[in-house]
Amino acid sequence: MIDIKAVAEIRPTERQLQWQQLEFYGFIHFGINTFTDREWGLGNESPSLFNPTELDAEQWVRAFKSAGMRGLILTCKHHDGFCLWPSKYTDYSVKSSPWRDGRGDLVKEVSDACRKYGLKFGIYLSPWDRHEPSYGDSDRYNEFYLNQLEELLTNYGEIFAVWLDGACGEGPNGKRQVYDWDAYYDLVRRLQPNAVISVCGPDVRWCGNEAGQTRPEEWSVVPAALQDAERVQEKSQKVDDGQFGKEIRSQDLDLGSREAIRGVKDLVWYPAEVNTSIRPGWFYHESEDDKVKSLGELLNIYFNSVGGNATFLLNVPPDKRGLIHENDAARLKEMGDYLESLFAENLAEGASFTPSVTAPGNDDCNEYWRAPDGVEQAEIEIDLGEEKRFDTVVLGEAIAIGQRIERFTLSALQDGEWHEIHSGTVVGYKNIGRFSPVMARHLRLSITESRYFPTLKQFELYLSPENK
Ligand code: FUL
Repeated sequence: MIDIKAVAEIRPTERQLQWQQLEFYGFIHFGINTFTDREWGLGNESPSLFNPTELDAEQWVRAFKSAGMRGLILTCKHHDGFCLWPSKYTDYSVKSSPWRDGRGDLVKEVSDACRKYGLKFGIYLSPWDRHEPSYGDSDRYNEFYLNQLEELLTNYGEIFAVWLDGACGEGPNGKRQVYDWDAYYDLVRRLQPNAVISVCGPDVRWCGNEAGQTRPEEWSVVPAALQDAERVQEKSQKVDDGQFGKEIRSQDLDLGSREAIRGVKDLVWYPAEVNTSIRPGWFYHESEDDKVKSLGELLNIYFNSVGGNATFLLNVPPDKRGLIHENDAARLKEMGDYLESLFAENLAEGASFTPSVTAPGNDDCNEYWRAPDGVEQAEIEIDLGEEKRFDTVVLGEAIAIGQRIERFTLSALQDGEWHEIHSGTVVGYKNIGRFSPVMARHLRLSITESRYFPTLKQFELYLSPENK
């Protein structure tokens, strides 16, 4: 038996809500690997290799902004241990490099640029560190890691996300470090209470692959055990064979349907983030200059992630000059232009909405519409006032009070008959439906299955640039 009312009552924290609304933000993988053409550095590379000649963090941020991104996460330290800021706790950093004569601080330059252009700034700090001598001496390394985390959380203004990577390639004969995850979380909560802790953390769930694949139904309410999934070292990524990230674990395909959560006692709000790179690798490789994902591929991931109740974290690695390569910058702009044109005019603006049922006290539907307690099915008739042509619908639930819709259909009245134009299962924060252009004035949204009662906060219609 499932107590569906209790499941529907599980809600996001304020920080999770804020994060979800960012929708689309970027990842920067940049460091020693950029100069050695590797994906995983060994930790013994000379800091003198780090020497971008034209580095311009503002150019990165402008490129991200042109795509419509609202935040940026920087690899302040990747697995090789090289720090992009002059950490007091190690010399293995920019201060030992020729860049800016050893006086540079890339974390500062990037966080300043983000603030200047209105993007949120987040940090990636790899727990696995192949350079640091204390790594493997658990208490000592945990203290070292906490010190570094504290530097990043105090010296660079507001941080929206702390991205904790679970990868660890130490073999059975290698160093065995026991990470003190709880101490890491406590420090983040104390110093940056609004930041979400992602992947190996309690707030944001890794979608389970790095290929940009999304689930047909993405639930934000899932078994609490998933919060520990990426922290278990046996399951972590151990080799950079380029395969791990591409696997989609089929047993993980359904995490939150009634079927999947039956019998699970402990459920939590743990929403998904879809992360992938604009190129095959996470770091820059000249050989991949012509392998930048196409506009179609990127839009597909965007519609399935942002439009599939997840967020989209897209990695774009700067090159050896310290610039986003022309090919990537052009693609980002192309993507931003497309999205801007698509979402320029909401054709359902000013439409009248008539629901079959409404909860007492919710008649003005000010913030959102909701059905009465225990009423799991409802229909909403929509009158656009005149015939309009559209091919995209954006639906959104009032997720602040839970994720509830389980199945819905959107139909349009054409030549006196109702035709189904889009259907789906979960809606959650956002569901973007794309279909062949439809000309209609009257629409009907039928919510056929939901958890205790459905809500609706957003209903928008658009026409794609190619059909205008
Ligand atoms: C993985 C890492 O091993 C990759 O290098 C990259 O940082 C990716 C985002 O996460 O676990």
